[in-house]
Amino acid sequence: MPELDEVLITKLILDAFKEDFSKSLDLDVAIVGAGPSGVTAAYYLARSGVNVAIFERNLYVGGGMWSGGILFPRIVVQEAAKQVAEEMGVSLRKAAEDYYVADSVESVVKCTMAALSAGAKIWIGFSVEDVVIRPYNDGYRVCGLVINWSAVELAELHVDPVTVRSRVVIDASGHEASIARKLVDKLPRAVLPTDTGGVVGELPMWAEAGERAVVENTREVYPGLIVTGMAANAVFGSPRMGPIFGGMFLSGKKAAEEAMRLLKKYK
Ligand code: 48H
Repeated sequence: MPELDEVLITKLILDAFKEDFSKSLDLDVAIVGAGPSGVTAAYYLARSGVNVAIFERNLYVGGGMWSGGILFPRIVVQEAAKQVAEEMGVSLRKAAEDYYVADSVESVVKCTMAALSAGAKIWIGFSVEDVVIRPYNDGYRVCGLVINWSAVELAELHVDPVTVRSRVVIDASGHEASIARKLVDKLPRAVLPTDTGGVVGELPMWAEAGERAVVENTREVYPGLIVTGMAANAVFGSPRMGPIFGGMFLSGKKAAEEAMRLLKKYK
């Protein structure tokens, strides 16, 4: 056995990162956030041959799904979302009429594996701090992401970010709706199709209404920008729903369908 060469190990990492990350510089679809809605959207897009990558601020994927409900690592999925969850390989156990339970850790792993196996890329430790815009009709179109290392953001260092081009962007950033918020903060003339024209903010818990709304709210809210998951309910002012995840899976699937429709428009 030859002696292990530390510098060669370093070089292999640098070279592999450069080769792989270069393929994520010019994307069909860029997704912000690797929670259940973002990962589901990535799975359906990649499965259709779309060049898609997720940029996730944390060093782990899964967002709010890891922890189940109050750290009891189980999630609930309703009948309407059973097929989507099972398509990604999640094992569901019938627990009551129309209700299934799943292991939250297994759910994150299976959904992530489904997305990766289909060809999606997931980049962890990247914080999306802005979007790229270009003139479009009377306003602008979102056509990329501005990213930085999360460590830079946490350390509050002044380090200039880098850019990724993307024909469509999906905001799957969860309760924060960080990308939609950034857009309306920075573009005061950007009007979203909500009651206030901006990000309304999520309402208190009402599982039935929240789960229904999250699918309805999943759509393009500004040219080139789709919202999905809790970000969609935060944008439109719809209720939260607690640790039931069927709506997140169904919303992610709808976000993928919307993105594929937009890819025909934004060549
Ligand atoms: C990079 C970012 C950025 C950024 C955020 O919170 P999530 O799990 O989001 P969803 O919508 O897929 O799922 C929501 C669900 O987990 C949940 O919280 C539910 C159902 N709550 C109901 C209730 O009543 O509370 O994942 C979002 C991900 C996270 O991993 C963030 O770290 C990441 O997005 N993220 N990544 N750049 N600017 N902002």
